[in-house]
Amino acid sequence: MPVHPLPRSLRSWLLWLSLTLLLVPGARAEDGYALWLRYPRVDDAARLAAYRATLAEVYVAGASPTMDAVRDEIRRGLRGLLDVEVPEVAAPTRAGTLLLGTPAASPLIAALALEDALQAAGEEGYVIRSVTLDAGRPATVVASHTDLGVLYGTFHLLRLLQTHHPIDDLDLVSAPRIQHRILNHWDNLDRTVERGYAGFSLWDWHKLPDYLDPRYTDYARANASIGINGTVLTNVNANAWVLTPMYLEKAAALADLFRPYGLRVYLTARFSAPIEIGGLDTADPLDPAVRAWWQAKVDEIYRYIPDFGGFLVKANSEGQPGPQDYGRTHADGANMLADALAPHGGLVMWRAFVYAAENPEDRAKQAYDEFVPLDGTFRDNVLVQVKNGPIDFQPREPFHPLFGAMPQTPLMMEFQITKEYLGFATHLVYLAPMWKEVLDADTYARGPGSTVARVIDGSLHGYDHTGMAGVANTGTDRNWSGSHFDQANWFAFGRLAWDPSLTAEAIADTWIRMTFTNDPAFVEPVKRMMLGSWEAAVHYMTPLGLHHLMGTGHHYGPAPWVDTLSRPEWNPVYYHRADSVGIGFDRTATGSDAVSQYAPPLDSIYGHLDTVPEKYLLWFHHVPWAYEMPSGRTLWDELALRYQAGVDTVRAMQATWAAVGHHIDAERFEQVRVFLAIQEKEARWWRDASLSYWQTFSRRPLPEGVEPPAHTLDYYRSLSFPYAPGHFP
Ligand code: GCW
Repeated sequence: MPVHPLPRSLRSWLLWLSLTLLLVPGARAEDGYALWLRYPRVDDAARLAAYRATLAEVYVAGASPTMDAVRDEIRRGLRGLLDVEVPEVAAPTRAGTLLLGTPAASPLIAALALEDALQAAGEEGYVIRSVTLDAGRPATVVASHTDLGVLYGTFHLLRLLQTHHPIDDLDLVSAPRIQHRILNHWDNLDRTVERGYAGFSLWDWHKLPDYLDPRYTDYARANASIGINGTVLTNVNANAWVLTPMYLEKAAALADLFRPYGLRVYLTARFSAPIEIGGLDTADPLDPAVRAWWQAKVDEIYRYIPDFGGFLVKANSEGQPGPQDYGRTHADGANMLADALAPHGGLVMWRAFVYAAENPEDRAKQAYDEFVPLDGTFRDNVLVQVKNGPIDFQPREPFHPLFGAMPQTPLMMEFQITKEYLGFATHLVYLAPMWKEVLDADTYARGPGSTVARVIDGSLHGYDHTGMAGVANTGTDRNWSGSHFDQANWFAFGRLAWDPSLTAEAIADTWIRMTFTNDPAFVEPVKRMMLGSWEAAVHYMTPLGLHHLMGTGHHYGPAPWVDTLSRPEWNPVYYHRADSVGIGFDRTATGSDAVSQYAPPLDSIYGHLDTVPEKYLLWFHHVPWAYEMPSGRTLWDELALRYQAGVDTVRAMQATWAAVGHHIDAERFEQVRVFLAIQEKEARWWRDASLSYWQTFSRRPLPEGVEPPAHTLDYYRSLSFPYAPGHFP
């Protein structure tokens, strides 16, 4: 018997790995750390030769920390993609110069007559153009009015190479449609992350400001590569400590690192901070001592962080303190902070995510009722930040009725990148289709064509400030987002904040090519898988407009039966209202009349059973089990088949992945494979637990084609997950 020093499983794994490395050209173990900025050698020989000829030397104009970042990135990118050392030159010497810079820093770039295009590009935008230099030599220029624009343009050029686009005849102008493109980290000072499924917080507060983890720079690079220009470091469930000098010094260290990448730092302001760290006995926004305290605090913050972005505030919501504790309005609170920030050019992002247990009104209506009367009363440097839907980041919601309803107050979008209600980090759910459904929705606020995108890009109401926030999904996991495919959601958020008119498909296409491979045999099926993934999750979790049916507290898995929580609107039964007659929340005129918060004709479209889109059916209507659906089936049968369709789609995703895996590295393939298996198991759990419970009301058999539940309802009800991630009671 030969003696093997390694266990058999490890031996066969190593054999498989070395075979993979031998057989798949370019395949190497990848852990996902590089995100979409991998820069592997271009594996198309003709393309590679063309790129090498077009980009034979690099000329970078100007010296600044941002231009150093440009230099670093182009060197890194070309070294990897072209697999040659492209020389940096002080002046063009031959055909094929890449020129990077501003006209102000370079007479050479100034001489290229780009002024009209640069004008169109604005402060952060850029021009990428194939040009001919004086000597008749072809060159490529990436130019902007600002160094930051040059950096954004550099990432765009690299993206073209990464996705194997021809680059010999370029004429591109790109400018962001939204000014403030911001990540919201729900990160706590103890490094836990509320609704974070990718490990602990990236911010190592204890070692800051001295130890600067190299990861902070890679974080800034990743954000700059997709145009994100702001980051709120701390949780909206805020801790006043972050406003103390010790923490301001730490935040300043991060701000210094992020600055060259155009990433501004913001903090969350706990409304009761004047009491908690200021020694006052009130936080009343109209009290002169409170106002003076905030003014001094803000002045102090700007001494640490001269380009501090401002505050994000969650007030009078889910137990957070706020102006209403003193009988004041949200506008009183926001305006007090805005007054303190205004001399420094800072912003207040005041969240509209408010609802109160004492308010008997339908939770979906409360934010609108609270904020619409305040329209026009906020200071110029306040944006009201509104979640995409009126409840809370559910798998699918109609757009929030505030969009379009506050013409005099800049409203910014809040999306959730982290998947609190969409299977955490294990389920493969590509979120761009969901965000696009919201952005493209027509509010009819000023007649047809008044899309949500036009509300938030400011073009509908002429807002002075525009913004889009995404609740971040990053953490200390090596792959940043907890899963490889969740990186796509970070990427898509940045791309859509830059240009909400991009399609989910185009974004997925680019991301797959950058993250995995350009091979169409991989790109096409994986893209189809991503594009169908959100709808699949909606089907196996909350089909036909159902919502808020997740387990209490942690939101992991189904618990539609919960009816014991102290606040009515925290119980799933509040939302589904299932009974022997039917299921769904009547939000028509006969019910809560939430439909009336939508502009005509939407109020009527949503308000009538024959016109409401099927996807929102049970959001707006209580519908009999026997109701005949457009398919000719009863509601009960249709509902059951939707759950099954969700499970079936996940199985199809597994098959797709198994068939294309050989195109990529074994390490990432394997993690995705296992995560899809988890997703399939949990999709069945959702289907079985939900249908068993609904069946106690409908008293109808499962239609043909729906697999019977594996366990009893009692079993599903008995499951408990006190330590599910992302939740810190
Ligand atoms: O979705 C809910 C979450 C809370 C979160 C809250 C909010 C930060 O369950 O964890 O708190 O929304 O958006 O404020």
